[in-house]
Amino acid sequence: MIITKEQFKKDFEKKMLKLYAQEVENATIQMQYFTLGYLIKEYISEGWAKTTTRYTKYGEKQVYYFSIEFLLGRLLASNLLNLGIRNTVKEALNEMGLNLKSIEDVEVDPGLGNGGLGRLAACFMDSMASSGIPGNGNGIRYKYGLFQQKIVDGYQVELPENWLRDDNVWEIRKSDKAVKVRFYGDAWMKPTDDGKLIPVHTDYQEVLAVPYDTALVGYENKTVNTLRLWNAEVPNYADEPRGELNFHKVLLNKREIESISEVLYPDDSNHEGRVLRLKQEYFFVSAGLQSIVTQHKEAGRPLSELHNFVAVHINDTHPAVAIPELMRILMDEEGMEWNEAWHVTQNTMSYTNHTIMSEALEKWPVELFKDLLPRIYLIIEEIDRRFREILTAKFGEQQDQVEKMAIISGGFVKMAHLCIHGTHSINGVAKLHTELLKSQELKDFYMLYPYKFNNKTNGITHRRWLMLANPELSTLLDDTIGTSWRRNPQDLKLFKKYKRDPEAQRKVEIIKQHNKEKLAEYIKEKNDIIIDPNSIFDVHVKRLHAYKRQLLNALHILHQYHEILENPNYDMVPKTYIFAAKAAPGYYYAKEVIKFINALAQQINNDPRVKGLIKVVFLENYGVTLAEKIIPASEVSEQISTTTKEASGTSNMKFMMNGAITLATLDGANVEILEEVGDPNIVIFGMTEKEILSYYRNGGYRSREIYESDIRVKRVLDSLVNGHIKGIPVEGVDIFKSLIDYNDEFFVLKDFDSYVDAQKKIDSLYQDRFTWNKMSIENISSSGVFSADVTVMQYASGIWDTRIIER
Ligand code: GL9
Repeated sequence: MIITKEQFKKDFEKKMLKLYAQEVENATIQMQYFTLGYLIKEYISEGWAKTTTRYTKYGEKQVYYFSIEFLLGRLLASNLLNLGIRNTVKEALNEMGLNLKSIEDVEVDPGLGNGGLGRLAACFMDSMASSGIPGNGNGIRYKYGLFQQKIVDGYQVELPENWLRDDNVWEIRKSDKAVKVRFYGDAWMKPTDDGKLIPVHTDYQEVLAVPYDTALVGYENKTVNTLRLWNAEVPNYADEPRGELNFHKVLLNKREIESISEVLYPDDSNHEGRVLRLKQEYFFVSAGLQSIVTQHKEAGRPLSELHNFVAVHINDTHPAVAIPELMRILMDEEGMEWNEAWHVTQNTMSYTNHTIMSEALEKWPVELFKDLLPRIYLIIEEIDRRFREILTAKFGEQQDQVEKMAIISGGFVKMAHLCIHGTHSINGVAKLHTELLKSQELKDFYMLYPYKFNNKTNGITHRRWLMLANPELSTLLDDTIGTSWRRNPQDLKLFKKYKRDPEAQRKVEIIKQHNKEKLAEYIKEKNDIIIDPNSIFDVHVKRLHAYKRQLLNALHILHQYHEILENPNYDMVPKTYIFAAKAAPGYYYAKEVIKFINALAQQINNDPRVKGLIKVVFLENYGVTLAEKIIPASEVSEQISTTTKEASGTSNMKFMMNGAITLATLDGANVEILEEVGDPNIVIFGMTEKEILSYYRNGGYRSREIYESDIRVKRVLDSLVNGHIKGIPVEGVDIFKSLIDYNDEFFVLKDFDSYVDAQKKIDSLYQDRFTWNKMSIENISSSGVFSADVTVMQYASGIWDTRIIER
């Protein structure tokens, strides 16, 4: 949009008066934020309404991205950027004596996701809007987002994240679009006089799903898409038959219902299997599908053609009940017969798998499922019965093969199997991951449905992760290669020809230095640790998980500490190791690793013998906002998961886009980063996929042998248990045991030697400034292919069959 500074100032003053009866000069920073937020929402609203009308009028095929998590991050800055008015607003505010940055800092970061999966959904929303793809999000409006993490005495403490305490300026409650979702009760097929069977569902509990819509503004185009998040509420009791009301019961019922959208499950890659979780899943799925079908009908279109107008994407198995729920709506409510409903459903739905970790694969005990969703269960039973016929036709006598692939089997409903059978497309999130799905985890299904499998490597939005997070680098890019990369991130490759240019190199280095200084100030303020902005910033930020191997990094730091203590003349490039990570509250081992890292930090940072050669920092409460501060200041990006375990990773892409060098195993999208930047511009270590798979097939390796033969490993592990590292009497022993007695499931010790070498290589590369800066430029300029704009276009053409309306 176009607006002058003068017009903006007038609007702002007027808005402030209206909201607070205040003059701008007397407004608190909170008032400034809410005034600006509401004003920007008004600016967005015209384009939003127009986009919605355009979609309905022209019947363009709509994508609905169903996801139990959307990790959006703050929206003020990104909305201003995408509207194309950030500079105007910044200058106008300045002239009024206000500071945009401070205002932006008032916004709470809505943490409605755990990590990569939820953040991917948010990047896709931004990219769909910016690419003019008619894409909508569908999810849950959690009252409490992912917990706030405090570190107390080195331990993680979790506090509730009440992000809605103050107003959320971006959402619009749409009470008129509320729908009802049914749980519990009895369901059966009742014979009619003319010999048919009709479904009956009685004695159910009804929950009101009320949508809250948030605008998703496209980058300087005319598209504003919608993220619809559902809130669980009690239906109007005035509608209930008299006599059934009892005040106490009503209150209990209210609590139970409202708990559905109360809090995000804080578990990363782990299936909890609790009723409330399945309730959440069915709740947002049923509400979303009801509203989609209603809109489709209101537009006067036949339901037999739903799949020509609508694509529903199932983000991981969490929304898998969308398959039987759409069947239910089409059959029970719209009178369609099975075969046609199945055709429409399969062609409407597509599914992404995000992990091969077996503990993440959702399966629900039949009894629990049947009790909560009796009608849906009946439908799944019938889907399973028909699927078993297909399997039997194929495998004949091999009943065990049928049983293995069935949807209901061994007392469980298997959601991944349901997704594979009930959709027309299954994709993995990086080449290696997709290959592993086809050759290992989902091999049987790949044999059955080879044409359904495809790869869509993840991506990130360069608007948030480069334009907003790293304004200085963005300006440098504008000045050297022009501004086309802003619209078309693949043009970042134009920067490649500057890799040897001394001037460009110097500027890239200065910008990194500025970002490092800012982060150093933040660390001083938050952790009261003084770090050297000239040291290497080596950064490991992501969820804490054994397979992500924060422990390998920490053990290597401990190894370096030993080297320094043993050799007073030890020389190295000073290094600052920065960690940030939340552990799932029930993941005891991950929390022990957090304590270990903090104990290490405490000891090393305060040991004068270290002479400041190493500093260790653990920043609390990792999330989108903190990532925006850390990533532009990073020089080494730790992507060191056990090969085969990290489906893709996405922070790896954000780091490279900001000029960090990746220190990586050949896992997930790291493999493709290597392909893009080339071997000299990344540091690879560790076992290959083949080696790992062969060890797993043969029941692991003998970690004790390494402990006994490698004196560095022995020295490190012994200091965990002999009191040398203070403050971890229990944690040290547990970690020791996990590596030795429990045989080191994630090959930490097996990869130790190769990691030590890789770290040495980093140090020597860093000392050669020309080489390092060249590598950095190579990384920045190769990062364009990892733009989510590219990824969503591939989804649009390869899976959803949607067109682009406007750019
Ligand atoms: C994940 C994978 O572990 C990541 O490797 C991948 O990049 C993302 C997005 O595809 O999905 N799968 C998964 O369950 N999580 C991932 O990050 N976990 C969370 O999002 C918490």
